[in-house]
Amino acid sequence: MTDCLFCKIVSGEVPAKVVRETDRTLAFRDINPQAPTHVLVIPKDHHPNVGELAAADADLLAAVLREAHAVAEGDGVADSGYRVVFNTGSGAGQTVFHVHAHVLGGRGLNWPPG
Ligand code: IU
Repeated sequence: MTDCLFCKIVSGEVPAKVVRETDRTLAFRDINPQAPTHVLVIPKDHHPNVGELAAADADLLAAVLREAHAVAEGDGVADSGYRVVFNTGSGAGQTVFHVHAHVLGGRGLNWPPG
């Protein structure tokens, strides 16, 4: 999508601190980190939210989740615990409508989230 920020990160038009890349996914550090580890994992294909991605391409959603775990392992937070969050819809705080998994770790994480 021409007007999508995360599509522009995939194409290299907008820079990002890339952590991991596969043929179908990209993981990069969030520009406004909320935890010592705060990485976004996205599919390279444009899908607006996780519900749409699950319906359209369940294998790609599984790949995003595998990469989320690989990011946590790479940052050394997999054993202490990490959180994967898909904000879905503006009422839940989604601001970029290209599906992304937030991978958060490296500090205590409260429950329920705010
Ligand atoms: P949200 O779930 O849609 O609210 O998450 C969008 C995230 O994208 C948010 O945490 C931003 O800090 C992050 N982000 C980014 O990493 N790089 C950018 O250029 C922009 C937003 I704009």
